[in-house]
Amino acid sequence: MRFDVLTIFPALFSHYPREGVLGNALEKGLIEIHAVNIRDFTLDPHRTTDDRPYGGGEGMVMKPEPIINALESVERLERSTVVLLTPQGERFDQAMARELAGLEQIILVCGRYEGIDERVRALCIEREISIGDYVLSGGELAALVVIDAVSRLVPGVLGGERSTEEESFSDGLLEYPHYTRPREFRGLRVPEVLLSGDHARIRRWRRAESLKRTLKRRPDLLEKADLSPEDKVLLEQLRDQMQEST
Ligand code: 6GU
Repeated sequence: MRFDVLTIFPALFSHYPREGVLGNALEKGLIEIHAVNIRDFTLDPHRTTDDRPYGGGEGMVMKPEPIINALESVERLERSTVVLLTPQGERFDQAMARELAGLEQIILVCGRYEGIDERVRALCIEREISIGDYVLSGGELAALVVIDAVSRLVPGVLGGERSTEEESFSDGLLEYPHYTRPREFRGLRVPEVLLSGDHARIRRWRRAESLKRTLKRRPDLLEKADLSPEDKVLLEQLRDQMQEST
């Protein structure tokens, strides 16, 4: 998977991805991240990337020429897409990450200031993505979020034993609680079932905890979740219990 990031702050893409899971993926050559400095594609001596909005108003607008020139400098692979990171985009989620992970190349355009000239959208942008309903100062953090979430779905990135199958959102539910040693910490014990060695019982307990957590914290997720008939029975019981306790 190759990421090409168009930004006026290319340095932001050199540190975060070098650590941890992404760092390993880069070292193994499973992903590549190329940051392209939009300022290198300006045409004036002041290297101007923004200008005042036609029609007046607050803030500055990113000029179209440097962005388009930067885009045209990027080598396009066969299965690629051009994404604009903007709070006006489609909301990013795990399903979108999975879809993007099927591509060979994602070109991420990071907007700054009040926005970018609308003609960039019209000419080049294939898809617009937002990472949530809040405003960031620029698309760079959002681009890192997309790079991270997509990269860990690229085959080989997580290695054999760590799978994305059991993670939150892969089946539409939140994850069950995790414990490691010691067995007792500051008076809090690891649930007995996890020490039982009874794998069927452990699996059932974890599923129930996932359902419980999702019901309490993100009931909206249950509508789209991948639920078995046993899950549905369990969920009804949990709902009844919650009713009783209120
Ligand atoms: Cl993609 N960009 C900006 N500037 N703010 C955001 C965002 C993107 N997603 C959420 N907030």
